[in-house]
Amino acid sequence: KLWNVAVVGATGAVGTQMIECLEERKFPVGKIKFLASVRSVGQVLEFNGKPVPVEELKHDSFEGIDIALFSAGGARSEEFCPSAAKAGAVCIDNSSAWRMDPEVPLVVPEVNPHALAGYRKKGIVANPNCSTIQMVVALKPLHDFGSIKRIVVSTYQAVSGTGNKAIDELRKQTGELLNGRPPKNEVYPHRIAFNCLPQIDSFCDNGYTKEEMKMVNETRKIMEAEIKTTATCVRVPVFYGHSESVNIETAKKITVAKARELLEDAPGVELVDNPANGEYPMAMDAAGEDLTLVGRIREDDTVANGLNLWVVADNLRKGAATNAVQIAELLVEEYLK
Ligand code: A2P
Ligand code: 11C
Repeated sequence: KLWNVAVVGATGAVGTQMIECLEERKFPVGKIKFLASVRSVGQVLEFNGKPVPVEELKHDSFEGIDIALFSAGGARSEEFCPSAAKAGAVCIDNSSAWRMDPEVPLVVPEVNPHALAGYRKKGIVANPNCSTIQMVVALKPLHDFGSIKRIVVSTYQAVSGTGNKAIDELRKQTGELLNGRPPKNEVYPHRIAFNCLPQIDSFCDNGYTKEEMKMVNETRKIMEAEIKTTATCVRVPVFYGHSESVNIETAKKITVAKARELLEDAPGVELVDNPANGEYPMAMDAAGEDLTLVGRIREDDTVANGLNLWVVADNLRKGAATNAVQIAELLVEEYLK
């Protein structure tokens, strides 16, 4: 059976990857529709070698669509997912708009595939934040074995997480600085080239950023456990691939050898942990890949049962597009049939 698919935000950084993932994974697509803002009308993209014109996103864009992949910002998701669902499409939404809604499942197929059943309530499935996805993929096998009580995570996030405009900003600022010209910043509050910004998204009243609170709250929802998470999220001058330093405390001890054994066979994970040979996960190796790379596994002997890990994934792929297409695959295999 073939499914009619709409990609909302088809011209964006994540939308472009969604289109590539549908092609690469040979998702059984019948009709495809590319939607974006009125600014992109006139652009013609390709799907499986055939031209597809970009159409303006409207409330009546979803007639006959089975699955709508949304990545056009939270405001668009909030406004248009209900119309898409009403027209009979299942929305897989990459924004933060619906993630914490108790009637919307928040799904990482390697971690909580059973939760997808909840899509029926609103016709919406939420794709988690990129930083959360890669962390829970790495932690789920450790949690199943040793029960994680607390997580301390610091992130090193690529500019592509902000979208195409931020990719341009890092590129331009790097050129300007190397050529002795004063760099301009429009997307970020400060210069990102040759700098690190300890702010991702806006600040909440508690002093944390929204990105940090997403990691706290989404982790609990996806892992279905009262895990205490504290996060510091930092934007770094990297184009593709988020890196994370993750410290965990578990109820049961997990030795380094056991952690390696658990991660070696874990779905969606590639163990890259051979420090003697200089082998560890790096953003440049994760870019363009779908697996979450895990390495630098060390016991944290400052607490009873502690482990340190370094976790890296392509934020546009496993952190966004690939996870969304995996959800679509699960949906058609298990539910829509
Ligand atoms: P457009 O290219 O027409 O602006 P990115 O994350 O790379 O910034 O991309 C954001 C995506 O969301 C783009 O595809 C963009 O389309 C789309 N988008 C932004 N604003 C709107 C809007 N008002 N209506 C529909 N799509 C939008
Ligand atoms: C970033 N994690 O890297 C963000 C992008 O909640 O989906 C995704 C924001 C979100 O900037």
